[in-house]
Amino acid sequence: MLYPLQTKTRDLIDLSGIWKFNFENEKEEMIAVPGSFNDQVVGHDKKNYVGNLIYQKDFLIKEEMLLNEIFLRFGSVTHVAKVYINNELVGTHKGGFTPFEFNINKYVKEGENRLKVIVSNKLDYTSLPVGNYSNENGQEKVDENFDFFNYAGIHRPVKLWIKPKQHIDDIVITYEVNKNNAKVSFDVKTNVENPKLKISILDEKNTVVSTDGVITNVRLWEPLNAYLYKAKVELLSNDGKVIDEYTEEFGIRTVEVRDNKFLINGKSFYFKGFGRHEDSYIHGRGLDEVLNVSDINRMKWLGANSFRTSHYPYSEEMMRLADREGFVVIDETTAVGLMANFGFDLIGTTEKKNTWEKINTKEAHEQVIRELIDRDKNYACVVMWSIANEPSTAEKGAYEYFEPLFKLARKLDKQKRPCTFANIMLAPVNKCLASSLCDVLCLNRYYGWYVNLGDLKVAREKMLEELNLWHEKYPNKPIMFTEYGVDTIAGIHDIDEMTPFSEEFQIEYYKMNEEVFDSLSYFIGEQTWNYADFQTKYGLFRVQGNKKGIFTRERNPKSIAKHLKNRWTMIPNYGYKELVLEKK
Ligand code: GCB
Repeated sequence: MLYPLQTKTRDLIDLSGIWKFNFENEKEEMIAVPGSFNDQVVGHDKKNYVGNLIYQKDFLIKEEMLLNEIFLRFGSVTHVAKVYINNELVGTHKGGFTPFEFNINKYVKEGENRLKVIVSNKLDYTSLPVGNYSNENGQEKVDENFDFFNYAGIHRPVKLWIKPKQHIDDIVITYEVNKNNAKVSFDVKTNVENPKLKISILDEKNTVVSTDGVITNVRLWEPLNAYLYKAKVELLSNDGKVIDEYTEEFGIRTVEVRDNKFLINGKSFYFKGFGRHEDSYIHGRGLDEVLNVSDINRMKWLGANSFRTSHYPYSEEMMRLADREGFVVIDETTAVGLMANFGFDLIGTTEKKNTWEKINTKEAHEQVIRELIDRDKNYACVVMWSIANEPSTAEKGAYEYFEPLFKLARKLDKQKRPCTFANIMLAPVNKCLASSLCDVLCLNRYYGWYVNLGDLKVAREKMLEELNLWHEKYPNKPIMFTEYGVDTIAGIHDIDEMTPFSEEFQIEYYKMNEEVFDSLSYFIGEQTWNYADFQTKYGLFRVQGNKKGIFTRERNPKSIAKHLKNRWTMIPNYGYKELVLEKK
């Protein structure tokens, strides 16, 4: 799916701003779009409302717009959108984190038109993420089956995208790199039979470097040193006039998993970075480009080179920033909460839960894999797909559930990126039934926090023991941590550095983890949990949310930030393991 841009042949109208808003059968108020509704309204009941949210906005259609194809495009609506124009149903979309668009020519007239979006924030055992839904005497509730607040609303921009009648629908980019040269292939989809196309590749100075897909002396996209070419695609009429034009930026890099290594451009890459959330004060999960830019800059300041889009596809705007800045991204679907009766503490047994009989998320899961790959397939920054976060893979049925989903992802991605999922502590090597499907073993581990709290010595031994067991079973699969961390309340200090929640303990915990990471040749990356503190549902383990951030929710650094900065600025993107093990 193409990102909405204005081009010589296309216009774009942004409907962001103040919209009319009401809860079903309640009075109208104002709401800003994009943004979560929850922290724009005031009061517990409103913030936690479950049901239909009604958004309305008037927009203008000019006569000349009707000569073209008018698309109404949503960056995302969380979680279900029913879209009406002038009271007629235009379409429905399920899944709160991927874009969708409808052709609306049939529904609009010249002059004023009324757009209405009925948004549902309901989650249940058929949706992703998974929620525990109840309805007692008309009182609807969703208890999140995951550890972040169920922010909802129109989270990303709404745009009118005016395209020519005959137009380009999509561009799929693949390439082969051979020494200094690359051969790029374009699969261009249009709504025209036998389209006449002209494709040129431009460099960053806008000089045409190729018209046949061959780039000599190719400049590769490198971590934190991105280079983006432009594919200018023109759809021509029989007499050679340009009917439609779209320019897609793209980087060229190779990705391969071989002998315990994650190779980018043939060199062994070390991931340093974060699991993050799209989360901030007031905006909730709504697109905030100021926040995105400042987060990218803070991550760079720390020496990070990567993040995972935990636990849902991030905004297209963030993906484009990452692509431009050279951030390496593990791109995750919305599949979180795939564990019956999830609790905060990761404690408890996985036996007798029957997750794979109880949940019915297959359809939603296939859809999000399709939509995510369709949206992000051309980004060089995306180096791996994460099919799920912490599914209950120790339970019978997990392999059967995941095998077809991995197959689907591998079939859809023409760039053949590696695939993985983030494994939960409750599914260690002798219990996890789905890890064989992964190209890289991504583990979320909390030794010294959820287990062995306050005894980092034992924690270290247990962690090392577990890692070595994974390596024994899968000697060729590289291993990384996609989560590790401890809740830390900024400003709490203690001379006893083993005191949980103190800034001192956070540092000790990280040091212990790092010593283990640095001793293992097959260990290829560390992504902390979390980049910043974030909002969750209420819980005895949560003090106004999850406090495992390296930064506070306001984006101020905790003491650990200095420590990480010192470490990460010394770790090169490539060849770290060779370097650190040689030193020993
Ligand atoms: C996890 C989850 C993440 C939680 C985190 C925690 O394993 O993947 O969503 O927020 O643990 O802090 O407990």
